[in-house]
Amino acid sequence: MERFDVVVVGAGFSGLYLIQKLRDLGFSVLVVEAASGVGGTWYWNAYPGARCDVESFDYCYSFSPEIEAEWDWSERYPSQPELLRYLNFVADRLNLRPHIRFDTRVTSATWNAEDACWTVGCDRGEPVVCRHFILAGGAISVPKPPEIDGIENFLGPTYHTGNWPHVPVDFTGQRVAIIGTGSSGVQTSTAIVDQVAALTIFQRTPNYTAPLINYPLEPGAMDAFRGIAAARHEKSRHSRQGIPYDFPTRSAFDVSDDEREAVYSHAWENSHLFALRLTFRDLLTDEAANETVAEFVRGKIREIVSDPVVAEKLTPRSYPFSTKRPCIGRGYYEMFNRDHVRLVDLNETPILRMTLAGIETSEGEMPFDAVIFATGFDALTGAAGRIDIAGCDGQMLRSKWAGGPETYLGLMSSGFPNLFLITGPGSPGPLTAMVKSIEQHVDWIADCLVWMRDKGFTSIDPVVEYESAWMAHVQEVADGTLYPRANSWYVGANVPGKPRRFMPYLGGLGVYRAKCDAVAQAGYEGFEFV
Ligand code: NA7
Repeated sequence: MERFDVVVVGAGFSGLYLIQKLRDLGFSVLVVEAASGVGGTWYWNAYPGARCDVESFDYCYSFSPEIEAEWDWSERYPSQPELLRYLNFVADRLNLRPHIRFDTRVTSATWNAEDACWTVGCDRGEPVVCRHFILAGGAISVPKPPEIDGIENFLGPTYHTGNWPHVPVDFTGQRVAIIGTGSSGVQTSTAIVDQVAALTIFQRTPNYTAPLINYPLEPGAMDAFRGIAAARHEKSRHSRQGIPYDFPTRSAFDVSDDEREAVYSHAWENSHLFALRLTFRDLLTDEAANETVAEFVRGKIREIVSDPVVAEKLTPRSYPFSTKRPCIGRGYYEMFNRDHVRLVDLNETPILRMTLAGIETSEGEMPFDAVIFATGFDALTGAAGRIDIAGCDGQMLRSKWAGGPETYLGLMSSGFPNLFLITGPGSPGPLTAMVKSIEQHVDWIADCLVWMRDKGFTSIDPVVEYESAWMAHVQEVADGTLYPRANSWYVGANVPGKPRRFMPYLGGLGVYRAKCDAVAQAGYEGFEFV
């Protein structure tokens, strides 16, 4: 069997940086990728209008001077095609492709304690053996099915935004249904609304959507960015959310009602995804403070949507602002003023089943030419869950995590030596600009592997008490906020049967980085080595 120092699942942002970093340090690396190309999440989410909701300057690598010097972003927010071009450029510029096995899915990984190595099985080709096995398959990457009966009956095409075909899909003149109103549903609907004959949005939970303020970058913007990039990246690395903006010090109640309104209006009209959230320090910890921003957005919906019944249906009331990831979209609420757009509130009018011609709801059958599922992902644990991972004494990772994921620092899970997670549960990843979190994890893991090599250690495994203490800390931090109140994918509530547990670490990327660094400096405190 072929042997590698490190085998990695996934050739997205994480996998590509892992190749570069570990190869430079003299490790042999194989990345196994199910897709035919690089990109990970940005490969699969090729739906119309797909765009990152973090600015280009903060959603890019910071480790490579060559990449930074040679790549020009074209827009404030990068579109999916541009991100895919970027990652292909990185793969070519750094010559990463020879280390990637495409069109191959990892199906199993079995720990062999005697040899201190993992045997990794794939859906094609021989298994491979590695000392270290890294799950870099993405935190939000496994599409969640829509849980609707009779999908197979429908004669027209169906699509999932998270697994979109890599051929043009033309909806011109069609009657299209979109199920789901998270970021993917908002982006898809606003992208195709001008094309379709009729658009029906099926909404289970209304979201808070701020306008997308996107624009082409002016000539000279990239040079200006390069001039300050090092400082911008450094600030982001130590920030709460991996972005270069200061966390506010004022309470929402430190200012008058008028001033608060002006602050929210400014954030709404001019700024970025996190702008509203970063207006006052207590929006995610104080219910009354949160209500002020939630009510601001509700007021915007009432102002924009002309039919008050539709406006009310679009109005989020069941969870605090930003405790589910808010969306940004160009003309989202405005879209509902158009004659060919219809909103179906699934709480009043549930879907019973799909039929040959369309969707049957409690009010009757609605015919469609195409149906788009924008129903999200089995986030944070989904990618690990679909690999049969057997650790010490044959224990399966999915059995260990049956009551919710258990990790130390979001990086490793006790009983699964030499198995690392990138942006896994217990880390801040999904609540940050992801690339900054990815770079932090890759750097930490690479340092750890070098340290082990220098010391002659063959395996590393977290101590179970440290792991339990970390997960308790993750929960405690979350409990100090309003986040656990929402039925979000942060708590696994979107997947039927998934245990409810707040999975991301809310302490902030900077604090988390400092904790990870302190653990390493203390000789990897909380880890056992052989
Ligand atoms: P999200 O944000 O999880 O949104 C999924 C949407 O689909 C959400 O509105 C769900 O309603 C809805 N949904 C899920 N299952 C169903 C069923 N069975 N019936 C009806 N509606 C359903 O996923 P996205 O792909 O939009 O975005 C994922 C992340 O990508 C996003 O957070 C950003 O980080 C980027 P619910 O709210 O669960 O009631």
